[in-house]
Amino acid sequence: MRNIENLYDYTVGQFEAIDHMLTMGVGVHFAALVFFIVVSRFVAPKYRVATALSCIVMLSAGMILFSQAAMWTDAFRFNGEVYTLQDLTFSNGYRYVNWMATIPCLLVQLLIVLNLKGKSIFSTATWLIISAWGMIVTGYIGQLYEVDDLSQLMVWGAISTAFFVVMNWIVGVRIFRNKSTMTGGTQSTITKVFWLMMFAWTLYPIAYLVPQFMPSADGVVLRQGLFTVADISSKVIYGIMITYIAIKQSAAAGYVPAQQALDKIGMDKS
Ligand code: RET
Repeated sequence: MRNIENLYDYTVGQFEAIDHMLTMGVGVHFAALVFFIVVSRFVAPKYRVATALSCIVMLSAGMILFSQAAMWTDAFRFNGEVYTLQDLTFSNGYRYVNWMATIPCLLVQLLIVLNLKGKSIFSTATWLIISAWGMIVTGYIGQLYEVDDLSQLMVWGAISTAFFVVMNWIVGVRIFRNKSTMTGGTQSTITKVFWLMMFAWTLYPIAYLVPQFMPSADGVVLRQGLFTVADISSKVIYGIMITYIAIKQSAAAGYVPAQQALDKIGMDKS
């Protein structure tokens, strides 16, 4: 019983709220997958990997959420009054493992639209991925203690946060340094992407801390809600903004399908 999700009984409302949020997450990520596949032809080849990475993230997140939803409904049974744990347990740990793959994709797609190339994209990506993996692995270890040792949860959480700060610092420096290379009027959009990241990514450590500040069935509902909002903002909305920037920069570089697409939706290409 690693996660506090397994400690409580849930009312029908609490149980269904979680089931529905996870299922909505599945639907949103798979719908967005179709969107990214369709619009990728408006993105110039030099930026297209950014959109392809969104496709990978959508598939990966959609599948993990599908399995979270199935695990949730398998772990509990309705006894006529409340939902109560059966012989299987629920775990959030799968999410952390999934981030090992999705976070590097999210970071690299950012570097692509920031026009980083060659050696500098490689070395920036390396440092970002090392700090992201450090953050995830230490956070994964910490969440194993959330039921029986909150002090371990806090210590590992603090170590993980140190990696998180380094990663955000590199992201911020890169965005604000490379902004001047960005074309097609996308400089203000990349600033919004930065703030979206700061907001959405911070929801994950808040979800991690729920066992500390709200160890109850309602806390579990809150945690799964935080995860849902964080997932949709940090992957789907973020991905749409990245692809929008990619299309605008493609048009500014003279890529005709991008210009036509922007004309159609009434956005000028400057
Ligand atoms: C942990 C542990 C506690 C401290 C911190 C954490 C940060 C997690 C983050 C996760 C981001 C996930 C994303 C997933 C996309 O697929 C590991 C919860 C700081 C920032 C963006």
